[in-house]
Amino acid sequence: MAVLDKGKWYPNKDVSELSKEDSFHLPEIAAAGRYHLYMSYACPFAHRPYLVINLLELDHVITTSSVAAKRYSDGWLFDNENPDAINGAQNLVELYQQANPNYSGRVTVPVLWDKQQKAIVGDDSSSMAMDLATKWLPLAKNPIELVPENLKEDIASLNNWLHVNVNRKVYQVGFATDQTSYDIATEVLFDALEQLNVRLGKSRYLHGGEMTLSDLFLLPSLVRFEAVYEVHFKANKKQLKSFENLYRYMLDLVAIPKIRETIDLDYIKLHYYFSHKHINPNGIVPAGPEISW
Ligand SMILES: N[C@@H](CCC(=O)N[C@@H](CS)C(=O)NCC(=O)O)C(=O)O
Repeated sequence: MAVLDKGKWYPNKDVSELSKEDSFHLPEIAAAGRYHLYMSYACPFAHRPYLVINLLELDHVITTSSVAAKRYSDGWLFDNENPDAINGAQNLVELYQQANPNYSGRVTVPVLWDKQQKAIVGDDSSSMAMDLATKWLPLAKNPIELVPENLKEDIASLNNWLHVNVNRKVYQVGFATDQTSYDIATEVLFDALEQLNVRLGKSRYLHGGEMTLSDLFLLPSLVRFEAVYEVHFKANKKQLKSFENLYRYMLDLVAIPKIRETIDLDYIKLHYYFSHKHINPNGIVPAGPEISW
Protein backbone atom coordinates (compact mmCIF):
# COMPACT_ATOMS: atom_id res chain seq x y z
CA MET A 1 0.00 0.00 0.00
CA ALA A 2 1.19 3.55 -0.79
CA VAL A 3 1.92 5.39 2.48
CA LEU A 4 3.95 8.02 4.23
CA ASP A 5 5.95 6.70 7.18
CA LYS A 6 7.43 9.39 9.43
CA GLY A 7 7.24 11.77 6.50
CA LYS A 8 8.96 9.48 3.99
CA TRP A 9 6.99 8.28 0.94
CA TYR A 10 6.75 4.55 0.18
CA PRO A 11 4.80 3.71 -3.01
CA ASN A 12 4.38 0.12 -1.80
CA LYS A 13 4.81 -0.75 1.86
CA ASP A 14 3.43 -3.45 4.10
CA VAL A 15 1.09 -1.40 6.32
CA SER A 16 1.66 -3.67 9.30
CA GLU A 17 5.15 -2.09 9.38
CA LEU A 18 3.73 1.42 9.69
CA SER A 19 4.85 3.18 12.90
CA LYS A 20 1.47 4.80 13.58
CA GLU A 21 -1.44 6.41 11.79
CA ASP A 22 -1.71 10.16 12.33
CA SER A 23 -5.08 11.86 12.27
CA PHE A 24 -6.31 15.44 11.98
CA HIS A 25 -8.84 17.59 13.83
CA LEU A 26 -11.61 19.34 11.96
CA PRO A 27 -12.22 23.00 12.86
CA GLU A 28 -14.74 23.54 15.65
CA ILE A 29 -16.28 26.51 13.87
CA ALA A 30 -16.97 27.35 10.26
CA ALA A 31 -14.98 30.26 8.86
CA ALA A 32 -15.65 31.87 5.49
CA GLY A 33 -12.67 31.97 3.14
CA ARG A 34 -10.27 30.03 5.36
CA TYR A 35 -10.52 26.44 4.12
CA HIS A 36 -10.02 24.55 0.86
CA LEU A 37 -11.29 21.08 -0.03
CA TYR A 38 -8.95 18.92 -2.08
CA MET A 39 -10.94 16.07 -3.60
CA SER A 40 -11.03 13.81 -6.63
CA TYR A 41 -14.08 13.63 -8.91
CA ALA A 42 -13.46 9.86 -8.94
CA CYS A 43 -13.54 9.20 -5.22
CA PRO A 44 -16.93 8.29 -3.73
CA PHE A 45 -15.72 9.34 -0.27
CA ALA A 46 -14.50 12.74 -1.44
CA HIS A 47 -17.82 13.08 -3.25
CA ARG A 48 -19.61 13.32 0.13
CA PRO A 49 -18.23 16.70 1.32
CA TYR A 50 -18.14 17.97 -2.27
CA LEU A 51 -21.85 17.20 -2.66
CA VAL A 52 -22.68 19.00 0.59
CA ILE A 53 -20.70 22.09 -0.47
CA ASN A 54 -22.28 22.24 -3.92
CA LEU A 55 -25.84 21.42 -2.95
CA LEU A 56 -25.92 23.78 0.05
CA GLU A 57 -24.11 26.43 -1.99
CA LEU A 58 -21.24 26.81 0.41
CA ASP A 59 -18.85 27.40 -2.46
CA HIS A 60 -18.69 31.14 -1.73
CA VAL A 61 -17.11 30.38 1.67
CA ILE A 62 -15.08 27.25 0.96
CA THR A 63 -13.11 26.60 -2.23
CA THR A 64 -12.73 23.15 -3.81
CA SER A 65 -10.47 21.54 -6.39
CA SER A 66 -9.78 18.10 -7.75
CA VAL A 67 -6.54 16.17 -8.15
CA ALA A 68 -5.74 14.72 -11.59
CA ALA A 69 -7.70 11.71 -12.86
CA LYS A 70 -4.69 9.50 -13.58
CA ARG A 71 -3.03 8.07 -10.48
CA TYR A 72 0.45 6.53 -10.63
CA SER A 73 2.72 4.99 -8.00
CA ASP A 74 3.47 8.46 -6.61
CA GLY A 75 -0.13 8.84 -5.51
CA TRP A 76 -2.54 11.66 -6.30
CA LEU A 77 -1.06 14.28 -8.64
CA PHE A 78 -2.00 17.73 -9.82
CA ASP A 79 -1.77 18.56 -13.55
CA ASN A 80 -2.59 21.43 -15.93
CA GLU A 81 -6.26 20.53 -15.99
CA ASN A 82 -6.41 20.05 -12.23
CA PRO A 83 -3.70 22.29 -10.74
CA ASP A 84 -3.11 23.12 -7.08
CA ALA A 85 -4.01 26.81 -7.15
CA ILE A 86 -3.67 27.09 -3.37
CA ASN A 87 -0.16 25.77 -2.71
CA GLY A 88 1.29 25.07 -6.15
CA ALA A 89 2.11 21.49 -5.14
CA GLN A 90 2.86 18.78 -7.71
CA ASN A 91 1.19 16.02 -5.69
CA LEU A 92 -0.84 15.41 -2.56
CA VAL A 93 2.07 13.75 -0.74
CA GLU A 94 3.80 17.16 -0.66
CA LEU A 95 0.84 18.70 1.12
CA TYR A 96 0.76 15.99 3.78
CA GLN A 97 4.53 16.47 4.25
CA GLN A 98 4.15 20.25 4.42
CA ALA A 99 1.33 19.95 6.96
CA ASN A 100 3.20 17.44 9.11
CA PRO A 101 6.79 16.57 8.17
CA ASN A 102 6.54 13.44 10.34
CA TYR A 103 3.17 12.23 9.07
CA SER A 104 2.55 8.48 8.99
CA GLY A 105 -0.45 7.04 7.20
CA ARG A 106 -2.23 6.89 3.85
CA VAL A 107 -2.36 9.92 1.58
CA THR A 108 -6.01 10.15 0.66
CA VAL A 109 -8.66 12.46 -0.69
CA PRO A 110 -10.65 14.28 0.57
CA VAL A 111 -8.39 16.69 2.46
CA LEU A 112 -9.58 19.84 4.20
CA TRP A 113 -6.79 22.41 4.07
CA ASP A 114 -6.49 25.42 6.40
CA LYS A 115 -5.08 28.27 4.30
CA GLN A 116 -4.24 30.29 7.45
CA GLN A 117 -2.23 27.63 9.31
CA LYS A 118 -1.07 25.99 6.05
CA ALA A 119 -2.09 22.66 7.48
CA ILE A 120 -4.41 19.74 6.90
CA VAL A 121 -7.30 19.86 9.33
CA GLY A 122 -9.26 16.83 8.15
CA ASP A 123 -9.03 13.77 5.95
CA ASP A 124 -12.08 11.82 7.03
CA SER A 125 -14.97 12.25 4.61
CA SER A 126 -17.74 11.13 6.99
CA SER A 127 -17.06 13.67 9.73
CA MET A 128 -16.19 16.34 7.16
CA ALA A 129 -19.53 15.91 5.38
CA MET A 130 -21.36 15.87 8.73
CA ASP A 131 -19.69 19.11 9.88
CA LEU A 132 -20.33 20.85 6.56
CA ALA A 133 -24.00 19.86 6.73
CA THR A 134 -24.40 21.09 10.32
CA LYS A 135 -21.78 23.55 11.61
CA TRP A 136 -21.53 25.24 8.22
CA LEU A 137 -25.28 25.39 7.57
CA PRO A 138 -25.67 29.04 8.74
CA LEU A 139 -23.27 30.10 5.96
CA ALA A 140 -25.14 28.22 3.21
CA LYS A 141 -26.92 30.12 0.44
CA ASN A 142 -29.22 27.12 0.00
CA PRO A 143 -29.64 25.99 3.62
CA ILE A 144 -31.18 22.51 3.26
CA GLU A 145 -31.31 20.84 6.63
CA LEU A 146 -29.63 17.53 5.78
CA VAL A 147 -29.32 16.46 9.43
CA PRO A 148 -32.50 17.42 11.30
CA GLU A 149 -32.12 17.03 15.08
CA ASN A 150 -34.78 14.29 15.38
CA LEU A 151 -32.99 12.11 12.79
CA LYS A 152 -29.41 12.79 13.86
CA GLU A 153 -28.76 9.33 15.34
CA ASP A 154 -30.59 7.45 12.59
CA ILE A 155 -28.59 9.33 9.97
CA ALA A 156 -25.25 8.63 11.66
CA SER A 157 -26.10 4.97 12.06
CA LEU A 158 -27.33 4.51 8.47
CA ASN A 159 -24.25 6.38 7.17
CA ASN A 160 -22.02 3.86 8.97
CA TRP A 161 -24.03 0.96 7.58
CA LEU A 162 -23.81 2.38 4.05
CA HIS A 163 -20.06 2.91 4.44
CA VAL A 164 -19.47 -0.73 5.42
CA ASN A 165 -22.04 -2.52 3.26
CA VAL A 166 -22.05 -0.44 0.10
CA ASN A 167 -19.40 2.31 -0.23
CA ARG A 168 -16.45 0.17 0.92
CA LYS A 169 -17.95 -3.23 0.07
CA VAL A 170 -17.89 -2.56 -3.65
CA TYR A 171 -14.08 -2.16 -3.41
CA GLN A 172 -13.84 -5.52 -1.63
CA VAL A 173 -15.74 -7.03 -4.55
CA GLY A 174 -13.54 -5.31 -7.13
CA PHE A 175 -10.20 -5.91 -5.43
CA ALA A 176 -10.89 -9.52 -4.31
CA THR A 177 -7.95 -11.78 -5.13
CA ASP A 178 -9.71 -15.10 -4.66
CA GLN A 179 -13.13 -16.46 -5.59
CA THR A 180 -14.34 -16.95 -2.01
CA SER A 181 -13.62 -13.33 -0.99
CA TYR A 182 -15.31 -12.12 -4.17
CA ASP A 183 -18.37 -14.33 -3.54
CA ILE A 184 -18.72 -13.25 0.09
CA ALA A 185 -18.34 -9.54 -0.65
CA THR A 186 -20.78 -9.81 -3.58
CA GLU A 187 -23.36 -11.48 -1.37
CA VAL A 188 -23.17 -8.71 1.24
CA LEU A 189 -23.23 -5.91 -1.35
CA PHE A 190 -26.23 -7.22 -3.28
CA ASP A 191 -28.11 -8.06 -0.12
CA ALA A 192 -27.59 -4.45 1.00
CA LEU A 193 -28.82 -3.13 -2.37
CA GLU A 194 -31.91 -5.34 -2.07
CA GLN A 195 -32.63 -3.96 1.41
CA LEU A 196 -32.22 -0.40 0.14
CA ASN A 197 -34.47 -1.14 -2.82
CA VAL A 198 -37.23 -2.32 -0.45
CA ARG A 199 -36.72 0.70 1.78
CA LEU A 200 -36.97 3.09 -1.17
CA GLY A 201 -40.19 1.42 -2.27
CA LYS A 202 -41.76 2.97 0.85
CA SER A 203 -40.34 6.48 0.79
CA ARG A 204 -38.80 8.92 -1.68
CA TYR A 205 -35.56 9.26 0.28
CA LEU A 206 -33.79 7.00 2.79
CA HIS A 207 -35.27 8.68 5.85
CA GLY A 208 -38.68 9.65 4.46
CA GLY A 209 -39.92 12.49 2.28
CA GLU A 210 -36.93 14.81 2.73
CA MET A 211 -33.37 14.41 1.50
CA THR A 212 -30.81 13.86 4.27
CA LEU A 213 -27.07 13.36 4.54
CA SER A 214 -27.58 9.59 4.22
CA ASP A 215 -28.76 10.10 0.65
CA LEU A 216 -25.50 11.89 -0.10
CA PHE A 217 -23.60 8.86 1.26
CA LEU A 218 -25.46 6.35 -0.91
CA LEU A 219 -25.56 8.38 -4.12
CA PRO A 220 -21.77 8.45 -4.81
CA SER A 221 -21.72 4.64 -5.04
CA LEU A 222 -24.85 4.48 -7.20
CA VAL A 223 -23.62 6.95 -9.83
CA ARG A 224 -20.37 4.98 -10.28
CA PHE A 225 -22.14 1.62 -10.50
CA GLU A 226 -22.96 1.26 -14.19
CA ALA A 227 -19.92 3.01 -15.65
CA VAL A 228 -17.36 1.39 -13.35
CA TYR A 229 -18.47 -1.08 -10.70
CA GLU A 230 -20.53 -3.40 -12.94
CA VAL A 231 -17.66 -3.72 -15.43
CA HIS A 232 -14.31 -2.95 -13.78
CA PHE A 233 -15.24 -4.36 -10.31
CA LYS A 234 -17.39 -7.26 -11.63
CA ALA A 235 -20.21 -6.12 -9.34
CA ASN A 236 -22.77 -7.53 -11.74
CA LYS A 237 -24.73 -10.18 -9.87
CA LYS A 238 -27.68 -8.02 -10.89
CA GLN A 239 -27.73 -4.79 -12.84
CA LEU A 240 -28.36 -1.62 -10.89
CA LYS A 241 -31.25 -0.92 -13.29
CA SER A 242 -33.05 -4.04 -12.06
CA PHE A 243 -33.41 -2.49 -8.58
CA GLU A 244 -36.33 -0.38 -9.71
CA ASN A 245 -36.80 1.79 -6.62
CA LEU A 246 -33.12 2.34 -6.15
CA TYR A 247 -32.70 3.32 -9.78
CA ARG A 248 -35.69 5.66 -9.73
CA TYR A 249 -34.21 7.25 -6.59
CA MET A 250 -30.82 7.75 -8.27
CA LEU A 251 -32.44 9.37 -11.33
CA ASP A 252 -34.48 11.60 -9.06
CA LEU A 253 -31.33 12.80 -7.28
CA VAL A 254 -29.18 13.29 -10.38
CA ALA A 255 -31.96 15.40 -11.92
CA ILE A 256 -31.08 18.08 -9.34
CA PRO A 257 -28.63 20.39 -11.20
CA LYS A 258 -26.49 21.12 -8.10
CA ILE A 259 -26.02 17.36 -7.70
CA ARG A 260 -25.58 16.50 -11.38
CA GLU A 261 -22.81 19.05 -11.81
CA THR A 262 -20.66 17.26 -9.18
CA ILE A 263 -20.55 14.11 -11.37
CA ASP A 264 -17.94 13.84 -14.13
CA LEU A 265 -18.34 10.36 -15.63
CA ASP A 266 -15.44 10.75 -18.09
CA TYR A 267 -13.08 11.65 -15.29
CA ILE A 268 -14.45 8.84 -13.12
CA LYS A 269 -13.93 6.24 -15.86
CA LEU A 270 -10.47 7.50 -16.73
CA HIS A 271 -9.38 7.36 -13.10
CA TYR A 272 -10.58 3.85 -12.27
CA TYR A 273 -9.72 2.04 -15.50
CA PHE A 274 -6.36 3.77 -15.99
CA SER A 275 -5.15 3.73 -12.38
CA HIS A 276 -6.01 0.22 -11.15
CA LYS A 277 -3.35 -1.62 -13.13
CA HIS A 278 -3.60 -4.66 -10.81
CA ILE A 279 -7.08 -5.41 -12.14
CA ASN A 280 -6.85 -3.77 -15.58
CA PRO A 281 -3.17 -4.11 -16.55
CA ASN A 282 -3.30 -2.24 -19.87
CA GLY A 283 -5.31 0.64 -18.50
CA ILE A 284 -7.80 0.54 -21.38
CA VAL A 285 -10.85 2.70 -20.70
CA PRO A 286 -13.96 1.05 -22.19
CA ALA A 287 -16.09 3.00 -24.66
CA GLY A 288 -19.31 2.06 -22.88
CA PRO A 289 -21.59 1.33 -21.30
CA GLU A 290 -24.10 3.90 -22.53
CA ILE A 291 -25.44 5.81 -19.57
CA SER A 292 -29.02 6.97 -19.98
CA TRP A 293 -29.01 9.84 -17.49
N1 LIG B 1 -10.33 8.35 5.23
C1 LIG B 1 -10.83 8.46 3.97
C2 LIG B 1 -10.61 7.39 2.99
C3 LIG B 1 -10.90 7.91 1.63
C4 LIG B 1 -10.29 7.05 0.56
O1 LIG B 1 -10.18 5.83 0.71
N2 LIG B 1 -9.89 7.71 -0.54
C5 LIG B 1 -9.24 6.99 -1.60
C6 LIG B 1 -9.81 7.39 -2.95
S1 LIG B 1 -11.47 6.87 -3.19
C7 LIG B 1 -7.78 7.36 -1.62
O2 LIG B 1 -7.42 8.52 -1.59
N3 LIG B 1 -6.94 6.34 -1.67
C8 LIG B 1 -5.52 6.49 -1.76
C9 LIG B 1 -4.79 5.49 -0.90
O3 LIG B 1 -5.41 4.78 -0.13
O4 LIG B 1 -3.56 5.47 -1.00
C10 LIG B 1 -12.26 8.95 3.99
O5 LIG B 1 -13.26 8.23 4.05
O6 LIG B 1 -12.34 10.14 3.93
